[in-house]
Amino acid sequence: MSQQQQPEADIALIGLAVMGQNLILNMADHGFTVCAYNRTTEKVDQFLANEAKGKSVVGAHSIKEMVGKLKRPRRVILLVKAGQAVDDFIKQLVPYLERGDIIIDGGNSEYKDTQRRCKELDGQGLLFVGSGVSGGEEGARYGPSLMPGGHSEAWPHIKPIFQKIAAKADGEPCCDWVGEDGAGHFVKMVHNGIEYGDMQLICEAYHLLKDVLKLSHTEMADIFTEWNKTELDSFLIEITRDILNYKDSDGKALVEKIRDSAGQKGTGKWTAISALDYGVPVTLIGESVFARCLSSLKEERLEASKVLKGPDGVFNGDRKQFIEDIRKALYASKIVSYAQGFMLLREAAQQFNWNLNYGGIALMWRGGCIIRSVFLGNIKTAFTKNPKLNNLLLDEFFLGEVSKCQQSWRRTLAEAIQLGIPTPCFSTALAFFDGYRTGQLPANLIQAQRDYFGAHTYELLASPGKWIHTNWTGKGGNVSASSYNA
Ligand code: 2AM
Repeated sequence: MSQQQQPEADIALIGLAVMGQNLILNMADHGFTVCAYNRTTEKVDQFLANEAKGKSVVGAHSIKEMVGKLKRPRRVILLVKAGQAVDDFIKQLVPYLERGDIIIDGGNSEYKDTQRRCKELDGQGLLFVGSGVSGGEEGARYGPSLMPGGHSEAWPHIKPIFQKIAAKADGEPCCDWVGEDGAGHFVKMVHNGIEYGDMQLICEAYHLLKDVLKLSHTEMADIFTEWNKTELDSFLIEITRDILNYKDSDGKALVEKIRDSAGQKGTGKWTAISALDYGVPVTLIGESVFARCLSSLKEERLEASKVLKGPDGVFNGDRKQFIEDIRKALYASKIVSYAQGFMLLREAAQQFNWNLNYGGIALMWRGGCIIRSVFLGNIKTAFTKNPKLNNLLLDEFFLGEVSKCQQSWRRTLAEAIQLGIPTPCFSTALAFFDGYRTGQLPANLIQAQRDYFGAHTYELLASPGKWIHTNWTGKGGNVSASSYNA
């Protein structure tokens, strides 16, 4: 009997790199039969003979064979290199699939590609899902955060598998339906942007502890241990403690031997670009990307450090108080960063007509991924209380938290500025907070300047919607810029 007549696999996965392999093993451990396939088919045999030995995993050496082994509707996950490889596999798959079958892209695809693929496959009666997968190798193996979005008809068919293999936070799966077309990959992109921000904030705290208070690595690690028992309780604080404690073979902290040039793969940059595209002030993620750019100018900075001199004062305040101030500055800045991230999600939802479940997104990030933290539970609560919450900063809980941190936040920055320690993300967070809570900003002057030199017109506070041009010099004439376009 041919294998086509005995479909046995619940789902197929294409792409046997480390994430793909671990995700297959995770699904197999949860009782699903998975069909494994890879462009280089030797990897299928190797995988079956080693890691997948004795597990409910079957292999295929062609797309045709793989599809033949699948129960209907067929579910195929792609975990291949983002870009052309995804399109190539979709092209190969389509002739073998039937109406209602599902293709899931679990790679790090750009959300615009996912939008395009959704549309193209929709025209062919196939259901396409773009899913963020976060948590690295360990997450993929034992519980990732999964952010699926796309053709909503696919969700009931993938939900039992996805929610079973996802990480759990307070008993709930860190996976839910995100929204239409590219929503899953957009949310994953914002997740990565927030991760950039969180990491930079921790680096700024470390910089202050090290260069203002001149603490040893053990002392700093102890501080991070304490911080991890507070509102900052999170994976990134935990690993920072371990990194600070890690000694090289000579007994010295390894972290100090690492070249201070941060790498990046681009997802933080994409978040900042969409923030600019949609006009949302996601300043903290933007600064975190630029901080990495500045760090990578190592040679240039070394040269500049010989000639550009800053203040050479020393800290003579209350050291214990300053440590607590830094913690609060970090916490308040983090609240601002997440508020900005959710502002971007809200704007994208409006642009693309997505019906995003913000509380669900917070829960998806609550466990399994790099930004997992107790704090995301508070965000979930805020959105559960008010699904239409306009801004996280306006939620009663977060409003109270920022208010409790505010004095410490300002003292930290004042000290950093006095002593010349760069704190781009702490600073931009406070600048945003102060801007956001200001009813009257100086942008009236910008409007006047634009009208002065370019006749761009302005609105009066007293008559919004009515655009006026003033002949500021008495020389330029009374024609406004919009008149030129008419
Ligand atoms: P490979 O093992 O045949 O190289 C991560 O790189 C995964 O994406 C691997 O499974 C790899 O397959 C696959 N991959 C990368 N580029 C690809 C391409 N252009 N076409 C098909 N698969 C590709």
